[in-house]
Parts: sequence; C-alpha cells; structure tokens
Amino acid sequence: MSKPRVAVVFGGRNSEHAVSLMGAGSVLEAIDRSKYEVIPIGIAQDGRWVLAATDQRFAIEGGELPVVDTSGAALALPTDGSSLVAYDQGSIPVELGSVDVVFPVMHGPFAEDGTIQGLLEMAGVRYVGSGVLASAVGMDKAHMKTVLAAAGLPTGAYVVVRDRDWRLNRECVLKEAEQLGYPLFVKPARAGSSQGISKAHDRASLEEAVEAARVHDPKVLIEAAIAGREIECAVLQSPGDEPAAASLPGEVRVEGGQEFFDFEAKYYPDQMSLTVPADIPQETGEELRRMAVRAFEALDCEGLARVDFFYTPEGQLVLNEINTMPGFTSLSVAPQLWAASGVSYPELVDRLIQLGLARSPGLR
Ligand code: G1L
Repeated sequence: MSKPRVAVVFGGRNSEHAVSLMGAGSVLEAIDRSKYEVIPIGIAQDGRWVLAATDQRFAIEGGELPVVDTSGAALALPTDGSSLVAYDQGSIPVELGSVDVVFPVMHGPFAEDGTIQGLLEMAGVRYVGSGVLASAVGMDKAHMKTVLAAAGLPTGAYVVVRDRDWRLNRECVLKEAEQLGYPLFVKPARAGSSQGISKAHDRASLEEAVEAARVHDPKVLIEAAIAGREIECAVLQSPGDEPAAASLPGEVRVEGGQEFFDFEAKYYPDQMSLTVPADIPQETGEELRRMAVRAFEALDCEGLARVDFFYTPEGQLVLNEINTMPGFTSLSVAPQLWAASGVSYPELVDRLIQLGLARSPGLR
C-alpha cells in the first residue's frame, strides 16, 4: 500500500512569513516519513507557489529571518483535487500527482483567515485544521467575541471601531471607548502575532494607539484591560464521535517586564515562560477546560486550537481569545500543553494529519 501524501504548505504573502517557516520546519522534522510521503510547498512573499528547495532554511540564522527559497520548481495550483503540476524552473511541467491531505502552516491574511481553506475546499483537497468559517471567525476578533458571547462564554468588554466611524465620528468613538475606563488595549481586528497592539492610558495615547492599529486593519478593537494571570488551554479534536479534548491548562508569563505578549515574544519563545499545569484551584482548571471545549465548538473548530483566558484576582475566568492556528513549533504553547498532557509533538502532528485524512473533501 502506498503512503498517504502530505503537502506541508508554508510561507505566504504576509508579515508572518518567518513565523510560518519556523512552524513548518518543526512539522517537517516531526512527520513520520515511514508512514507519510511529504511534499514541502512554499508560498513566496510575492505569492508564487514553489516546491521547497532542498536547502530551504526554516530557522532564524545569524539574526536573519527565514524566507521561502524560490529556486525550487514553480507549482501550478490544483484545481480538480487530483493533481499538482510542478514547472521545473519555469520550463517542463512535471506532474507531481495527487495530494491526500494539505497541512497548512501559515498565519494571517490569506492563510488562517479561511482563504486557503476555501481554495482547498474548491479544489476538493482534504486539509488539516479548522475550516473556512472557524478560520474566518477566529481571524476577526470582533466576530470571534460575538460568537463566544452568544455561546454564553465570558468575554471582556470592548468597542469596535470601524473605518468610517473613526474618520467621521471620532469624538463619539473615543467617548464610548473611555466608558470602559483606562487603561485600554487597542488591537487591529484582523492581524496575527500581536502586531499593531498597544496599551493606552489617556486620550492622546488612545488616539495614537488606534492609528497604529489601523496600519494593520481599518477595523480596530478597543478592549477594557483585564487584570489577571494568563492561562491558556489547547483543544484537540478527537477521532470519530468522541468530543474534543482539552489539554491541561498552563500559565504564560512574559519575561523581562514587557507590558504584554508582543510580536518579539512570539518570535523568540525564550522570552516567555509556561507553567503546566497552571497553579490554580482544581475546580477553576476544570471549568476552564470545559469553557475551552465550548469555545472550540462554538466556532466549529477542527484539528487544534488554543484558547486564552485571564484569571482575575477575584477568581473569575474571562475568555480573551481563541486561536485556530496557534504557534506550532515544538516549543510553542499549544504543543507544550499537549506534551505535558501526554501527547508528544510527533504524536500531535500525526493525530492532526489523521484527522485531516478522515475529513470528507468538500461535502459537509
Ligand atoms: F494543525 C492545525 F490546526 F492545522 C494547525 C496548523 C497551523 C495548527 C497551528 C498552525 N500554526 C501555524 O501555522 C503558525 C502560522 C502559527 C506557524 Cl507555526
């Protein structure tokens, strides 16, 4: 019997190209080659699809971020679910054959927002992880909060600032936001890896923060700051009819006294520490895990998601966000949470591939 063919797709036309490559490097290393045939596919920063060059670099080296190496063969997108065509150095087409499942390892626009998932659905190709709706809802923090709140989950107070309101009714928007009380967190509604996020302490810094967030997205969220410890939980879909499972909860602390978990901290995971299980009361941990699974189900997530909470000094749990494509190097939070819960990184990668293979392509 031939081995299932797994295409790992990474890179992409966005600012998180390097984060993707680091994740893909980990996944490629962990996939069991005696069980699967692996096809590494890079999407260059200019959008070209290429078969990854054999010497593609996946790690930060000498302070330089990795990028997709475009010296490999160019690829034609599959349109009929059956075949990928590689154009070797732009000349002779080489039929790559069918792919059984795609493992997307990408962030941000055109990746975790549901667009690549939609492309794969249209092509009739199975893939790992959440589908179009969960990915799109998970990408947009405003819609995410609407869905979580509708499922009865506790989310923090916030205000959505749309482009038109900011340009035409700024005073009104600022007044509404100030009702939440300073300090405020300001975030682009749709951007990955904490880019464009800042904390505002007064009117002037609030205006500045909104402008900074608008560089990434014309739609911005202003959130009430929640004082509390950051506790995260990873949820993994189960095979068959079993309900999704929650990992042990872990506490995340940012080292070096930064105000929040920023872009740098995600690139360099040694700037944060993770304690698993989090030192919280047992009932709180159980409640948190139930909430994490409920959030996973509220968005119709598949595969893996990371759910982030605040645990306040008053003992309340507040669901901060759910991430349908969490950091996924072997050292990232979700894989570490599962490792501490008895599922090693290679096992996690295998489980996710099996779940992707078990999906029905297109018809749902
Ligand atoms: F397995 C999933 F769920 F499909 C999956 C896929 C990709 C989980 C997490 C990720 N993460 C990423 O792609 C990354 C952009 C964060 C790079 Cl590691």
